[in-house]
Amino acid sequence: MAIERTLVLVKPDGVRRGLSGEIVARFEARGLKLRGARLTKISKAQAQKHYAEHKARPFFGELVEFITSGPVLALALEGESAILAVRTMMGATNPVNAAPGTIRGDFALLMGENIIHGSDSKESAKHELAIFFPDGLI
Ligand code: DAT
Ligand code: MG
Repeated sequence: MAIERTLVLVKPDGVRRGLSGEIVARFEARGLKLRGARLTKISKAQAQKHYAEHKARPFFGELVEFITSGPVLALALEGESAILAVRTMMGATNPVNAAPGTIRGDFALLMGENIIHGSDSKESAKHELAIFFPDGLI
């Protein structure tokens, strides 16, 4: 048990569909504190850095195209076991497997348009928060 910080992105499909407010509200209602929020258009270079772990995967090109296709809402969230709490609230990567009540389970159907990103470990949270909040957090 520990207080952690994690990075969430409401992906371009989520922003386009007007789901940003609903997603922020769910995290705040759960008790996670907002420590940073920024609407931003990701550059190709930033996307490649963010998704570096998937570089060799066949869908890497599509992933970079998609995440740079419109603005994303970057959120820094803080709270008890925030990394796992956010991942659990997001639901499975493939939305058809995501449980109802999760963000993907309630709002998404396609793997390529799965609404939300959340850091999956302490290391990736640190790496990803530095990409989207280079000046640090409040
Ligand atoms: P997550 O976003 O749940 O952390 P991930 O890190 O494994 O999942 O993958 C990053 C994104 O890449 C994911 O949100 C959607 C896409 N993706 C993952 N696996 C894929 C696959 N087999 N085919 C197409 N897109 C995929
Ligand atoms: Mg991931």
